[in-house]
Amino acid sequence: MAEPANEASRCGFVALIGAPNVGKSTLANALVGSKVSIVTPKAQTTRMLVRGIAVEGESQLIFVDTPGIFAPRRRLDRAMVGSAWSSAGDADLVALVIDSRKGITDDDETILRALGDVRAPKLLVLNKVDLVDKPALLGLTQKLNEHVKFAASFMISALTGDGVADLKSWLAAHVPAGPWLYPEDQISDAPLRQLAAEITREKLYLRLHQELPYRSAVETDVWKELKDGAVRIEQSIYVERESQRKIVLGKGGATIKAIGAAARADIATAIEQPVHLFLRVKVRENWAEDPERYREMGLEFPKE
Ligand SMILES: Nc1nc2c(ncn2[C@@H]2O[C@H](COP(=O)(O)OP(=O)(O)OP(=O)(O)O)[C@@H](O)[C@H]2O)c(=O)[nH]1
Ligand SMILES: [Mg+2]
Repeated sequence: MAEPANEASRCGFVALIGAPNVGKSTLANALVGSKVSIVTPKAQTTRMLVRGIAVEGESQLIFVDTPGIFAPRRRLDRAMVGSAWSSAGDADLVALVIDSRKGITDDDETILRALGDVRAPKLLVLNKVDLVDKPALLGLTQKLNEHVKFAASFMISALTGDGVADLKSWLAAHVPAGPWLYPEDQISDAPLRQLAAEITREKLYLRLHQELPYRSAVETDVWKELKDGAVRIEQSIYVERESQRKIVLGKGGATIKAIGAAARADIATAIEQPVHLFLRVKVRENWAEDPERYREMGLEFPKE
């Protein structure tokens, strides 16, 4: 399975935490060098923990991309925020990602207060530096370090890749000594059917607006390898109301068709196989209150 232990080998879990939309998933993808987690301009895109794996020298780095931390209102919000904090509690290193253009937001303040209880060494990652003047960053770094004692600070752009290599080598030097947990070429631990559902959800987020993306979920129901080398994938998109179903379908089915075409192309690229994708939109009034949906997403079902 994993690589044999050698004296110099290192391996560790690095949790990427932060407020919604600060660029955690973009950073996870940049660190892995491949798309393992979906990214959209909308806040609260990531719903579950996504592990992306990279090798740097003798170190294997397991990045845990987490849902953004914010003041939760609904049950699903609580599950998402809870999973982010639990991954911080389990990690060897915790990277707090900040959107440096926004400065310190209310969500950041809440996170900074709670970070004190996290045992692992913490590092500060000021992201989106492509959008700000460099001098402003020093003040921001200073202010953040007054709240929490960070082991190191980095200024990066996950989008352009600026500073990402430095961050990665620092992490490689600071994860604990020990054997690798995954084969050298593995970049994710997510099953393909889950990756495929996430890709479709990304297209939903890109196409639909206001509350609708947050009221929907995607699951892969069927994954069938065909004789010609292609895969037949059937997915369900859950929404809460008939009116939402109509919007997802669009006039004459135009919206669902576009979502399906975009998702099919990306899934085919991701799995390097031709894909036949079939989407069904189902109304499940209370999917966000159904423990089974949480199990599918790999989230704990909060009691309330
Ligand atoms: N300009 C710029 N945009 C960035 C950078 N990193 C991420 N973004 C953009 O910020 C938006 C949010 O990125 P995500 O990676 O989805 O953010 P996230 O923190 O994972 O968000 P949640 O999953 O919702 O918590 C996307 O539109 C990204 O393209 C960066 O370094 N520079
Ligand atoms: Mg994300």
